[in-house]
Amino acid sequence: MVVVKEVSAKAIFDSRREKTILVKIKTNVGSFSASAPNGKSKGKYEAKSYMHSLEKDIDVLKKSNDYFSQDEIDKFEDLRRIEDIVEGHVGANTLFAFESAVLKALAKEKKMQVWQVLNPGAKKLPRLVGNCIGGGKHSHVEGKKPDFQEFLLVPKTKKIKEAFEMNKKFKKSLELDLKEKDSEFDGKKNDEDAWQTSLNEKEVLDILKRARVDIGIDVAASSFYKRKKYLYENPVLTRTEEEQLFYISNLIKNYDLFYIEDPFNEESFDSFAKLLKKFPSSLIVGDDLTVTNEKRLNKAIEEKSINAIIIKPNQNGSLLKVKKVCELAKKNNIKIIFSHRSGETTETILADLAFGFQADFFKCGITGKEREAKLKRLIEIEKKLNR
Ligand code: 2PG
Ligand code: MG
Repeated sequence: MVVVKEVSAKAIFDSRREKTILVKIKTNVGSFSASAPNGKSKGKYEAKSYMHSLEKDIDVLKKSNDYFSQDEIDKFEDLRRIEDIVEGHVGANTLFAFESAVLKALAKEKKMQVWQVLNPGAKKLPRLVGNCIGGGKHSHVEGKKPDFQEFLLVPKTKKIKEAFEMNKKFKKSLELDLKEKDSEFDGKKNDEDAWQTSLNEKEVLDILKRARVDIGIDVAASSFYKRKKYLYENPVLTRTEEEQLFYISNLIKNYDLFYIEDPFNEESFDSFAKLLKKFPSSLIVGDDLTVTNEKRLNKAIEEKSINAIIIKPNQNGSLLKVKKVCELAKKNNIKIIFSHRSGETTETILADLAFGFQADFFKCGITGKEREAKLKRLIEIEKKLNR
């Protein structure tokens, strides 16, 4: 049994040096803390990170202190008690960090790993999805850059350590390609520690062709969708919804793309469905489309828009609801991809959540201490399983 005796929170910096929340709890089994990440290319339908502001959320937690100690928490489902007190009063980042800290306390009390608290029978490891080159909102390049946000490596192996090494090695080798092909390449990295470039998406995909892993893209199309058109800058041109469908279809065919995230605007359930119908054996992934939200996922299921969904716990906030979204996805044969955010901390609970909820994929960058911390945690889980 865990009793939360005191809650406090403070602002810390994420990998982008932006403020995010760290929640600390004192319990009968010790002190625990957890932090939340921050997105930059956020979906319009994501839950708010903070109710009014980070500072006000901290205040709400402080003022609710007396209530938490009246409850005993013994299992994952008991997170409901916490939600009953703070729901509607704090934002998704605050709730996620708070619940994560409580899960850590529960694991300690039960002498278990955090993932075991969620699902002691978890066995299957996810495949890694690693961002190697970035454009769009995540890139700091001033001039030309890819309009797509992420170019992803998806090793075919489920052996995490092996996949991690493959991704690191390939990403490193890209430096030479970029030096050769991109006269403006300066060796700098973007928000997710992926390479930045002035090349466009086709030129990047031409380089990635030689990879012996599956290739993916996160188009993050909502970020360049304006007045019912997709506004490309490299090269400058606009595409209608239909032209976007044609363009993405050609890219999938010509580059044998395995994974395509948010290829259309976040309202375009219908275009997603058309694409999925044409390419049922690729992964057509919803992120801004579905925002880890049960209602949005239900709509995507009804319209047959996707066969894979990004799960970002802080798009929602409630881990109970995150679990429901995962269950709904599983029931409908939709693959589950647990994902980091572009602004990250060294918090590692994402790995436990992904394994506990039996994710099919784990999208978490390749390098940088915030990404590596999570990947190393997953490797640790893998090691302990094999014992
Ligand atoms: C995405 C994410 C993470 P952000 O679009 O998939 O890569 O970006 O965290 O900025 O929303
Ligand atoms: Mg995305």
